[in-house]
Amino acid sequence: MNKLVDTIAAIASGHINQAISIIRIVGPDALDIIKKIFTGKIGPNKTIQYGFIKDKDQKIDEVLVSFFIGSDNFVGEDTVEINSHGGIVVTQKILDLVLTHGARLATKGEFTRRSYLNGKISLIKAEAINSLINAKTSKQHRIAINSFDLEREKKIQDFLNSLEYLIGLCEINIDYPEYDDVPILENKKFIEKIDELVEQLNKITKHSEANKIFVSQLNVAIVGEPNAGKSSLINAMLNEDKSIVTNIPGTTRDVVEAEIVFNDLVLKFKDTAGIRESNDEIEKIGIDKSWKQIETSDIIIHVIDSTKGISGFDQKIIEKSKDKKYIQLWNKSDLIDKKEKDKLYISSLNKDISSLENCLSNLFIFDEIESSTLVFNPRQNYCLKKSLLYLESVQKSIKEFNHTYDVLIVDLHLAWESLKEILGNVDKEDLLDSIFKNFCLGK
Ligand SMILES: Nc1nc2c(ncn2[C@@H]2O[C@H](COP(=O)(O)OP(=O)(O)OP(=O)(O)O)[C@@H](O)[C@H]2O)c(=O)[nH]1
Ligand SMILES: [Mg+2]
Repeated sequence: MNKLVDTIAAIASGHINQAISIIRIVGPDALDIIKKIFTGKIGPNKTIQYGFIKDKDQKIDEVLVSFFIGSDNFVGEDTVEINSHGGIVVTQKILDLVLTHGARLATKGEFTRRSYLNGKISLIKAEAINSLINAKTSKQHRIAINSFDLEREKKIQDFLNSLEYLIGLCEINIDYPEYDDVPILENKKFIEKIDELVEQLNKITKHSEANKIFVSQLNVAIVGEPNAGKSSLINAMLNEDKSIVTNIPGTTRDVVEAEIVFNDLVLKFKDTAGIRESNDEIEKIGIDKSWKQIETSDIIIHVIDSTKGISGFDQKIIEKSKDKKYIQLWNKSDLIDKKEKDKLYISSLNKDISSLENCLSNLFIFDEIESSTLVFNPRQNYCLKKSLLYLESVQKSIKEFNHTYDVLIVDLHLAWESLKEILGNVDKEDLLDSIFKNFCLGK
């Protein structure tokens, strides 16, 4: 075992009182450390042993210890897992004991990072594990668990192979122009391959983009004039008294946020300050924030007081929301007699908000594409899109400018590198840092 690598430990279960806690120790000293603090048998590989954790003569807990010795395990290094009783104090005492015997506290996601660096899992799988842990909807769970199979890695590898073939063709023509002296425009195979790659990448990136709404949370701004009933609406959605409601216009100042899982979508609702002309310093700051929310949110819910109708400020809100998914809600329907056919009415006061719920479920229906296509997460899709752009540039270079192989090869290399980044590049520490910082401690 490589002693240059240090031994790391962390609580893999939660920091709460629970039935069982798991303290995980990984690295070359894992077995030496457990020998010093565990009264039970050490190993063999893939066994669970019973005993006590002791600090010299003092009993700390009665535990079961799992042994994964050697490299045939998740991390690919000696791994020991102590299953202790789940009290916060006892769990912490065991971890402290492990640390005083020479282990270092693991950083977020460090076990999974080592697993990746040891070649045990792909970067795509590492990301999928994190998505699975953090899944808030069953769709997120399904996308994450589907990423455990190697289909995505295989697809990327196929793309890489095709690009390597094309790069090879370019190199032959650059090094030995007399060897295969055909102009690119007449090299049908080359052009066909590029067209095919562009088409496939287009399909995959569009599909992943459409599914982004299911894998990341959507920001939903609730905006409108003061007293329209925005805070009453967020409270009705949550069924809780979250945002202050009064009949004084200008009640809400700061943005009040609440997360709601709705029909496989994770929606972050933001109640905002009512938009109007104001001389009040604090209210003006709130109103600026409301406009910002319109700019940065994915969905705009525009609340209008049915007893008043559309004002000049409402017109401005409509104007500012024109490139967004936009829902106009006519609130206080309980106060009016006549309703117009094409308007969506709600009464936040009476918690009668079914028309909003129907509207939200229909909002993304057209974005769903055949489910057989693979879904890549936003980071991976960004790399796919980058690669697609380089390939489109190659396409253009051939068809419009009839560029030579030595020009094309530059973009082909860049397309290849962008794809390679999806599978991870061990040299890129900052890429790994940015991925694993989102992991839990102990994973
Ligand atoms: N009758 C009736 N009153 C409502 C309804 N929704 C809200 N109200 C009342 O309208 C007043 C303003 O409601 P809020 O929810 O505070 O309005 P807001 O849009 O958040 O107002 P600001 O925070 O000032 O921008 C309160 O007195 C609410 O009880 C409704 O559906 N029907
Ligand atoms: Mg309010």
